[in-house]
Amino acid sequence: MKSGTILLIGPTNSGKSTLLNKIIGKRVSLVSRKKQSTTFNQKAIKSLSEAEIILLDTPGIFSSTKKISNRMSNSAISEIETATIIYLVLDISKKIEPTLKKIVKTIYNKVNDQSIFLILNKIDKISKGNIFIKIKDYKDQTGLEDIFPISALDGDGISDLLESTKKYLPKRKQKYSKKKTVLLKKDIFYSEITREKIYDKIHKEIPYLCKVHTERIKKTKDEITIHQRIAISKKSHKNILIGKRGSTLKEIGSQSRREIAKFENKKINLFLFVKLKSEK
Ligand SMILES: Nc1nc2c(ncn2[C@@H]2O[C@H](COP(=O)(O)OP(=O)(O)OP(=O)(O)O)[C@@H](O)[C@H]2O)c(=O)[nH]1
Ligand SMILES: [Mg+2]
Repeated sequence: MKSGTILLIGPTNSGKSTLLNKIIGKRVSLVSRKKQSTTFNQKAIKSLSEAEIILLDTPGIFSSTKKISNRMSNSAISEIETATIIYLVLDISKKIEPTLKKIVKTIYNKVNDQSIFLILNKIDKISKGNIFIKIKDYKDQTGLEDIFPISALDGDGISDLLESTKKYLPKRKQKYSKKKTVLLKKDIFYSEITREKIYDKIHKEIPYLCKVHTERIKKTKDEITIHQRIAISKKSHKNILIGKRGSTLKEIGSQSRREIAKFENKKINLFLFVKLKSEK
């Protein structure tokens, strides 16, 4: 048996969470068109034949701040030591960032004997010829040898990536039960799903300003009842979130409920309450 932890890092919006979900085969991490959709380190487990990989998703490096050390979210960097392999995920359809060398260097300074895989994601967005050119460019720019062109969306290149990953994993006892896929507490996980639906539904900055709290989970044999509070800081946001006669909130609730039901394979009753932070 082999086992190891893979850390996913890279710029915001490069497709780290999409890749994690594709590997797991379930939506366990929040994905969004918007930047900075992942806000904390989400852990998930994939059982392969004779191997177990623990994947750790992290919030993206945001390119607007000045210092690299700030740009690499600290929590992501601090996890490097615990990883066996680091997946540095980049969007191949974008031009090579001048800061890339520095980013790679920062990672290099932190690694001991971990391997760095350069994952060039979103190959579905560019032509085959361009893929080869880009791979060469990235190789020259970073000096990295393990480069994987993939599409996290289509699943292209992922089996190759997993095969190579398996080779690098150390022989170790299995850490988790084969049934487990998420290592996150269920309340946070359910909150994340609702947060994702808010992101999909509401534009502007509001989704960044509200917080979803799962306050109660009641399980019976074939049903789960969940109560969630969405905390917001402005009264005007409350109206937008709730929508005309509650229509927006209703839609968010039913999408979230469906997503949780798909994951749990059970009937879900979901109750959402929108509260101003100042309200009790
Ligand atoms: N065309 C295409 N789009 C992709 C691919 N992978 C991800 N995307 C899209 O890119 C956007 C960002 O994906 P995420 O997985 O949320 O990116 P992330 O790196 O986790 O972003 P942060 O959590 O903000 O750091 C979403 O709209 C995805 O659907 C891909 O292989 N091809
Ligand atoms: Mg993400």
